[in-house]
This record gives sequence, C-alpha cells and structure tokens, in this order.
Amino acid sequence: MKIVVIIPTYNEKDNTPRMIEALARVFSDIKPHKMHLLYIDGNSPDGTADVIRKYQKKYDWLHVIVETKKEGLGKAYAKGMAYAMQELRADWLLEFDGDFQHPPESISELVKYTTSYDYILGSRYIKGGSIPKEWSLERKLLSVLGNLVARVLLILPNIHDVTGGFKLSRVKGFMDQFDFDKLLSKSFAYKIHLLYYMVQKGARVIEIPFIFGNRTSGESKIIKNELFETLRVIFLLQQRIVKFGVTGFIGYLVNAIFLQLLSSSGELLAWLVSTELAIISNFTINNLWTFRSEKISGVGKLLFKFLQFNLTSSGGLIIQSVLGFVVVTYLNVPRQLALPIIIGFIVLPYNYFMYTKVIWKEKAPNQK
Ligand SMILES: Nc1nc2c(ncn2[C@@H]2O[C@H](COP(=O)(O)OP(=O)(O)O)[C@@H](O)[C@H]2O)c(=O)[nH]1
Ligand SMILES: [Mg+2]
Repeated sequence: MKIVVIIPTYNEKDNTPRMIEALARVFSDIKPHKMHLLYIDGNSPDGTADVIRKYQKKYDWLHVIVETKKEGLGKAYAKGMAYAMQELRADWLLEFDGDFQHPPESISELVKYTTSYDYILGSRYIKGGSIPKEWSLERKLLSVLGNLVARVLLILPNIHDVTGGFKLSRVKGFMDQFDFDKLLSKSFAYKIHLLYYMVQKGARVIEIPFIFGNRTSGESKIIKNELFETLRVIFLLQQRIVKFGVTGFIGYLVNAIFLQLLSSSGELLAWLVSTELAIISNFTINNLWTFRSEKISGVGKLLFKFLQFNLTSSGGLIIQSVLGFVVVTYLNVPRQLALPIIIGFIVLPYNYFMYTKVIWKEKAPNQK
C-alpha cells in the first residue's frame, strides 16, 4: 500500500526541516507500507519551497508542488490529492498540517486501521483527544461550537470531530471518484465537503483520538470569516433540507392567506380548507422540486401517495396538538414558545423522516 502524506504550507520555513526529519523517523517505523510526503507550497515568500527542495536530495520519497500563489487550503489539497493519485499512484491520502499541531507519531496509529476502514479520522473530540489548552476561551468555544453546529446541520451524530484536518482516506472507490472541479470551497471548509462525500459514499469510518498541539512556530492562516464559509458549504450540501424548509414555509403562507380569505365562510371550514390547500402545496412543490430525483408520476401512484401524504401530515398534526396541549396545560410553557420548539424539534424532523422514508423513498439504496 502506498500512503501519501499531503502537507500544504504557507510560510512554514521554520517548521519544515524538523517536520521532514520527524516524518523520516515515523516512515521508517511503518514497515509494510510505502510512505511518501508531498508538500503543496503556496509560493511562500519566506522560501519554504527551497528548504523542501534541498531535502529532496536526501529523501527520494519527498515531493513538492509549488503553486503560483497562495489560493487557499482547499485549492492546495485539490491539487495535492490529484497529483498523489495520478502521478504517485497513492492508495491512501493523508491530510496533515505542517506546523506540528498534528503529532507525526500519531500517523502510525491511524495507519493501523487501513485494513478494515476507508476513512480514518484523527479526532480531537473523543476520549483521549483534545484541543490546545493554551488556546483562549474564545478560540476554544469557536472550535467546539463550530464543530457542534456542523455535526448537527450535517446530521452526523456518530462522528465527533467533523472539522478536523488530520485524516486518512482510501483512494480506490472513494477519493478516485471525487470530482475536484466540484469541490465546494477553496479554503478550510473543503474539509466538510470531503467528509460529507465520504460518508455518503458509505465509507467505513473510525475516529482515533489525538492531541491537537499548540503552534509553536509561524502563524495560523485560518481566515476570520471561516465560520460563514463553513455554513455556506453546509447549506450547499444540505440543499434538500433547505428546499424542504422553503417548501414548508410556502405551505405556511398558503395556509395563512386562505385562512384569512375564507374566514367569512365559517371558522371550521376556513381552517379545514386552508390546511388542506397547504398540504396540497407541500405535496406538489416537494414532488416537483425538493424530491425531484424521486418524483412520483402517473395518476394512480400520485393519488395513492397523496393520500399517504395526507395521513402522515395528519400524524404531524396530532403530535403537534397533543404535545402542545400537554406542555402548555401541565408544564406551563408559554404557548408562543411551545409552538416553534415543537415544530422545529419534533414536527419538522418527523415530516422529513416520513418524506424520505415513506413518501419519496429512495429508489437506489446507498445513494442520495
Ligand atoms: N498552500 C497553502 N497552504 C496553506 C494555506 N493556508 C494554510 N496552509 C497550510 O495549511 C496548514 C494548516 O494551516 P494553519 O494556518 O496551521 O491552520 P490552523 O491550524 O487551523 O490555524 C499549515 O501547514 C499551513 O501552512 C493556503 O492557502 N495554501
Ligand atoms: Mg495549524
């Protein structure tokens, strides 16, 4: 098996000689595998690339690509991974930082799992892993919360560290099928995209704890608005959920408008008709847009599914009413607080579950 460690660098002159020597020691301990090291340097003005070139005379497993300019971490990895797969014929790609925040000794730990897993993640957020204790409270909070938000929005409860940058990915069947032209971010947020892709592809994932060290030399290049960039990527990845939300909101508008328009024809009738119109709107828009890839067609099928949709919607209605009644009456929760909480945390997930598992059930398994 050939494993290519990929390190992007920008102004890491001080760290680089130590890193190459540290990896030389680690590589000689990982016997059965062919270990290579590929640097992607963003044309660092401090001359990092020259240092690497000097070491190439000493180590034949050392490679370097020098970009014309610094273009972001995602761009650097896209180039590095393509080169590692095509030119170096890598079987595995290891994402690694050049500043010793990822401990070189932990590489041998990750490599142990290549026989039975496809995606081996260095994890800061499981037992045995950690983030630097030297970090300010603000930086710690940003890291923990950013990771938590990404986990929740991507619905990845089983992966504890989704924003980390130390990971080993199988090439065959996974990275070799990824279209790097479609990588959603040029910067740090590319990591979220690759992670999501691997999970969707059905990769067998394992997390290995590691201690994320403090940077002792050089400066961090993480960009200030990275949180916004991460959210942008998550939204692009979760388009279906976003469309589901928009459709639901349109349904709500239909409900509200017709409730008003029909109010003169009697209260109960106005509620019944406007609610059913909202159900029809939701069914139609979801069918044509949100779940376009599993579109239901044909009169018989449509009628059957529409009936089923009415039933699952009634289920939501019952859950919402009963729960609302209980928490307002017995727990004294204010009505206007109970409603959005019940909708957001119970009814929407329930509906989404029903839509994806019952109404617009996927045709082919393991494919989204
Ligand atoms: N080629 C290239 N390398 C980068 C870029 N941004 C960061 N790096 C390198 O990627 C690694 C991780 O970046 P770092 O600044 O340590 O991020 P942090 O650990 O999140 O603060 C380091 O080796 C950096 O030198 C970039 O735009 N281009
Ligand atoms: Mg760093």
